[in-house]
Amino acid sequence: LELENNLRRALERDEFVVYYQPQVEIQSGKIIGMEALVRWQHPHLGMIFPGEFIPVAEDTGLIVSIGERVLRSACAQNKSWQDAGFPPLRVSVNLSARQFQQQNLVKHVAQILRETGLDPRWLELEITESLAMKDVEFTGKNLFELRKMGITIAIDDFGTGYSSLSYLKRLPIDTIKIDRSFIRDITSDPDNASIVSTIIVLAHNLKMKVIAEGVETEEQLSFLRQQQCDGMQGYLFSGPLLAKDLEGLLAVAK
Ligand code: G
Ligand code: G
Ligand code: MN
Ligand code: NA
Repeated sequence: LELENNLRRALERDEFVVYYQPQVEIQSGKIIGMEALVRWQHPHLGMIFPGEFIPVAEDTGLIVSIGERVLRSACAQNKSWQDAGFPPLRVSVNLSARQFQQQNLVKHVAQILRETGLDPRWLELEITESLAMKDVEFTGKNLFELRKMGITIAIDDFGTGYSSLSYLKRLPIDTIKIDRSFIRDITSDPDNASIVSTIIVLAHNLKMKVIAEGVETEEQLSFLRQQQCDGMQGYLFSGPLLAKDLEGLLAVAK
């Protein structure tokens, strides 16, 4: 309850800050997008990571307001980078199950895009595999509407859920993000190496792009390049950054 009250206060005081982690195209080495990752900048406790407050925010429903804040910030920031002359990039925003169950999600997203002036093609929404699986009919309806607006859809943490693969062909998915637990020992564990290379082939056969998460070493990157993985996100290139710190990398990428 205390955390819940603190989260409410944090919303009132606007203490949520969005960090951006670049995503890099493996062939060209160019930045192709960034994932928006929320942090809570607490006035006394310092920075609090989403793992510590998202679960409570989910349970209490506060995630809907927090998520809306993150989505608006990410769209506004991306538009302002474009207005400043940086090459246009896609920003990916995480959506939690609770947000997805909102009846008016699609209208809400459309409204935020209108308000911020961001072209929908520069927004990607990330949903987890378990969310995608939960109610394919309902999820599909929302996803097809979002896709019709020009937004792209990514499946986050791929491979970690209990999933049947059938949702992959029933939902309009553009990108698969391979969970970092598979990437961690692709160079030492042949089973994980097979899983990763198989996911890449599967995704490509379904006309989807693949992003590997949690890439930390050159060896991992070179394996992924050999397997023709499209993109990577991880500390090897950069961790999540404040918008102003990402600008240095964007300028170099130009
Ligand atoms: O940011 P970190 O680097 O600690 O992220 C941890 C987890 O928190 C990630 O799995 C991510 O999906 C989730 N997360 C980060 N930002 C958001 C957000 O804005 N909304 C939701 N729903 N989840 C987020
Ligand atoms: O939404 P998702 O679970 O994909 O969020 C990405 C999470 O992974 C964030 O918590 C982010 O800080 C973290 N992360 C990003 N790159 C790396 C990395 O190279 N190694 C590790 N261990 N974590 C990473
Ligand atoms: Mn994510
Ligand atoms: Na993930």
